[in-house]
Amino acid sequence: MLSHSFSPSPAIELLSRKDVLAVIPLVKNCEPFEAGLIPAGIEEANAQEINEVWTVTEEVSRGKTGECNWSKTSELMCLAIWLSKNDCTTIEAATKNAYAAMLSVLMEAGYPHPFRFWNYLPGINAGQGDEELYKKFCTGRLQAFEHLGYTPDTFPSASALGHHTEGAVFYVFASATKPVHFNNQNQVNAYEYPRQYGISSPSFARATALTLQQSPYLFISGTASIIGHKTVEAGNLERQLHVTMTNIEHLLEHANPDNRTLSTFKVYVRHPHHVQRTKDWLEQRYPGVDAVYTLADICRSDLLVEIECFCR
Ligand code: 3EB
Repeated sequence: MLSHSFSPSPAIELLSRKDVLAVIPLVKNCEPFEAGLIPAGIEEANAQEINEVWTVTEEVSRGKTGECNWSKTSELMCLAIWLSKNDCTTIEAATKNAYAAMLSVLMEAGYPHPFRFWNYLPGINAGQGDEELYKKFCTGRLQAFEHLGYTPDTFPSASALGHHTEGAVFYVFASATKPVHFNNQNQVNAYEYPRQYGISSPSFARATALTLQQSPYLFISGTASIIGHKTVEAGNLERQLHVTMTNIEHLLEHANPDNRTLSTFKVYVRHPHHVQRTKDWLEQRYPGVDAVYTLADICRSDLLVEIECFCR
């Protein structure tokens, strides 16, 4: 069993539990600590001390291989790698190297199927046109996947956001067994976005289904107000929320082989003054879904909000 929850207990205390796969403190710092603890630079929107916690029902072992911190069970490995402030000045090469390192550790450890990536970068919207940091990150990521022989049908679900601190972190969940990846028929596949969005398309699926110890799960990628390949409802928060949740509902209906239901939301809001309205909108419509609200930059500068989901 895999569960995702939000806890105010101290991160170190959470990490002392044997069934904890990963603790992600929603704090401003982004730096390696110890295996299983992933400070990612994504802040809780009201500066509350909240940790994301991923728990399993097996005993977890933790360690470090090369630059990668990991924690694992017999079926699942969580791997994290940080880039320094200096690495981020050459984000394309640094991303390629970091992804190549992660994918090879996963392969050697017997978890060859990455199914969910999180990518948190500084200044994600900095730079003009093809020089935008996010676009260079996309090139590095695609080069690593291609170099190691991953084809678009194996691209995992993902989120890619900008934080407001230095350094970057990538972390991934990977499995020993094969997951199933899905796209959204109302959106152009991310890996087929047209040239205007950058030299290299983003390498991710819209949702991924996976069964662990007989329990099926659905991971929904960071989802935003995009229809086809275009951002829609630029400048309007509530309408972006509506389009985003329509995309998520479409995945729940058409990319959900085991009929999973929404368990948690991780919500990324660009502007602090939009946090309360985002909360109100979602709590009114999805009162049963446990949610955490963070401040982050979305990878297209016209997107105001992005939502990812864990379903079980
Ligand atoms: C989008 O749909 C919005 O580059 O890994 C969402 C989820 C987005 C993941 C990624 C980007 C990524 O294109 C942005």
